Amino acid sequence: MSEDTNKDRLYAEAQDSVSDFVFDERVAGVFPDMINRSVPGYGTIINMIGTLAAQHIQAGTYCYDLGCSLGAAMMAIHASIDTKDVQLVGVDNSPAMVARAKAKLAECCQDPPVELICADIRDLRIQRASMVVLNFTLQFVPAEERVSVLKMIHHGMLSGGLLVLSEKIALPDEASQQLFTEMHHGFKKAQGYSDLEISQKRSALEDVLIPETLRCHIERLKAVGFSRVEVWFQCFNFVSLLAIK
Ligand code: GEK
Repeated sequence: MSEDTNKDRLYAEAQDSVSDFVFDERVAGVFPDMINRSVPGYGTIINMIGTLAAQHIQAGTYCYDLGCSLGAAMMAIHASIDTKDVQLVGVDNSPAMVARAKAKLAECCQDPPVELICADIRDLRIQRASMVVLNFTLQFVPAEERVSVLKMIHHGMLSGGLLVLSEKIALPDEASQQLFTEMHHGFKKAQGYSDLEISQKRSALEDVLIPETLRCHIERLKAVGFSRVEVWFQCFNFVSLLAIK
């Protein structure tokens, strides 16, 4: 019963017109199922964020998860480090996500608790960060505002700090784009989504999630001042980069 209500069936029935995707209560309620069955490698990326945290987070600093949704990356980080002298901060602009994240993190992440803020990352100022996570969040920020978000992050990071940036990417030419889109849709079908669900979700995200090419991401990270930028994970058109200040 509870398994069924947590299952993502938001696009299972035909809709007369599909409205733009929003991170509301309905999405927050099925989010773990939705993201695991939509983003190939999501579970691996979350686990590895914990591993990267153990190597990079420094005592006496902050670690931010921007666009934290239900706090999955925060939980992985909390489980991987000695948190006593580190302030973990999760930020999301969806009240539904933040309310649920607060309840989840209260159960598993104390000493000290994770601070959760409901805010738009475009209005944020971060400080003394040894690690920042942008796990599939920047893709929802209007493309022309991404550089100022990354400048703000770079400015608030300590020298040697680590940014993890995971994104759905666009391919540079139409044939490659089609090839990678088909691979992703094959993954979603194998996860149990129907053709109708895949196409309605695609329409809902069309003007909301704007992917850019890997080259665009790498060049922008270097342009804002990160000294080292590497791809550490890719599955189909889903990529995770690390950038070191
Ligand atoms: C995870 N990182 O599970 N300011 C703050 N939050 C935002 C903004 C913004 N401008 N735009 C979008 N969000 C998570 C998954 S989901 C990815 C991240 C996905 C938030 C939005 O409310 C949502 O919770 C999250 O970014 C994107 O590791 O659904 O594909």
